[in-house]
Amino acid sequence: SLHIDVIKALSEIHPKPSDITFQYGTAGFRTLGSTLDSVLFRVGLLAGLRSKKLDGKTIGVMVTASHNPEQDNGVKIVDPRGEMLEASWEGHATTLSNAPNTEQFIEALNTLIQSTKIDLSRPCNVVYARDTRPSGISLISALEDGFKAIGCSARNAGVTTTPILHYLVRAINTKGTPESYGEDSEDGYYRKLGLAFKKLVSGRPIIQPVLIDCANGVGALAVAKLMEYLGDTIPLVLENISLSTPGALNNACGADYVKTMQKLPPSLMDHLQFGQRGCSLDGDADRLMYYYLDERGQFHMLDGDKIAALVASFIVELVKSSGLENEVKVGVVQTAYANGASTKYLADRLPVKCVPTGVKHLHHAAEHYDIGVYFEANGHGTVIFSPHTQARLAQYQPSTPAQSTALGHLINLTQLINQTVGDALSDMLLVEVVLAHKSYTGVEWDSLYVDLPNRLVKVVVGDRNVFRTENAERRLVSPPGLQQKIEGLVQRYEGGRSFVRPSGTEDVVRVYAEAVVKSQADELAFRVAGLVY
Ligand code: NG1
Ligand code: ZN
Repeated sequence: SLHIDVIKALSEIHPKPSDITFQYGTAGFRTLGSTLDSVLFRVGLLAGLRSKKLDGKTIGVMVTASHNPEQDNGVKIVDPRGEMLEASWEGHATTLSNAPNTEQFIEALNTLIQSTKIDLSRPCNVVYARDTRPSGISLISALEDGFKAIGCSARNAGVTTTPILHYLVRAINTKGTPESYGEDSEDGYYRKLGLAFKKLVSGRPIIQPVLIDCANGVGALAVAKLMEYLGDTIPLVLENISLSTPGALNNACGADYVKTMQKLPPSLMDHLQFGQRGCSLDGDADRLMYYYLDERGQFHMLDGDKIAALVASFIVELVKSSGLENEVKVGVVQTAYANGASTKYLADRLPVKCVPTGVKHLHHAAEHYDIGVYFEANGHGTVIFSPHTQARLAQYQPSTPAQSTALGHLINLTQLINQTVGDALSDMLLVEVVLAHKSYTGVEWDSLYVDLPNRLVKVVVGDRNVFRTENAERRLVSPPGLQQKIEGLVQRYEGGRSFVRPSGTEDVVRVYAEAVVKSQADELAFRVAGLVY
């Protein structure tokens, strides 16, 4: 049974602020770091219960607010295979976080234990980490109090990236099994990536350094460690690595800045040579945006859609060259935010599916393919190989040297790619592998297709929950009549496309618009925003 006295005493130290309603959204809980103490304590208990429910399998807890401003923070729970928390438990998390006081919190715990039939005598194990946000330090102690309250065995993974925490969860849970995901340590992660990368670029030296904007976040630490395992295979230059400057995190730099502003972070202005590739990570290093400056100094952005196009085409080629094209089907998953030109480029070559925003939707849809490539336009994504495909690759007997080479590359890719979740470090190495194999610079990569001009705007509304969508968020079903008005506007723009949806992470409604000409995309976005407001 629960140790009520212990829970009570600890819960009293972490009271819920009375004026806030919390919500476990697409990225877990996320708001001002200073308000999250009670949430972290309760998440600690919930993670313990989740582990008990799954018979002691290790559950992950990541404390981060990703690309959001430094004063924000957040927390999300990672399921045993390194995936996002199962959807039904998101509701349990929200319920627990909103219990107004200790008494009602304990009542909510008991309800949860009964309704989900948790056997409290089972063991519970968790592994947890945080990004570099200053508020993370005290939030981690609140989380640890939660672990203590439920009597959980907890492993502290320290300050690290979100994808590394996901890796650790999977590695711990598969340790000593035939599905072993790798050594269950941070070094094990770097070693796995480094080894696969070295094999994949062997004989294909990368000469020009790649500049990495670390967003003044945890990516700076992680890339520095990764470099020790890459040897001299790829020269990397790190920028925006100030971890102790207050307010620097994600400020005028990082992947979200690049995607939103569609320009180079000012801090890189004098550092990126013409033609040189640069990329930006976000605050927890799970998003990646590439770019380069052409000889006229013009900025070219290579976003998640461009990464998907590059990587999916390469994998399709390898599958074909290996002789497995009739058995191994590659598919791509995108969201409504994917640039229309990328969807066209990809759909001409392989199956493409559109799903609602949020990694869990993308990931689950990608699981339906033998090899599923998924990327959000904002640079979050990965590639997953079905268990059946991985087994097939392992036992397949190629009949020519060319088939054997392609097969070897595919197998090495399964090791290079962090299949649990989007991972900026792994994705960066993946991009560099493909570019090296194809002898592409940023220019050739960029010319796979030409992005349609687009504009994303936020609208603050009274109640974003009145906005409801269907068809993978591409159509509004509520408020009534609004969708017809949007379509009426869209018709008047050449190549026009626009949709409206409530954000899952901010209290806003997002409006996206595309058109053949930039000024028209802007105009369409603002006129649709006018309808929403
Ligand atoms: P919301 O706030 O629901 O639009 C944002 C991103 C998502 C995803 C989540 C989680 C856009 C338009 N939306 O979701 O793609 O990354 O945050 O971080 O980029
Ligand atoms: Zn992130």
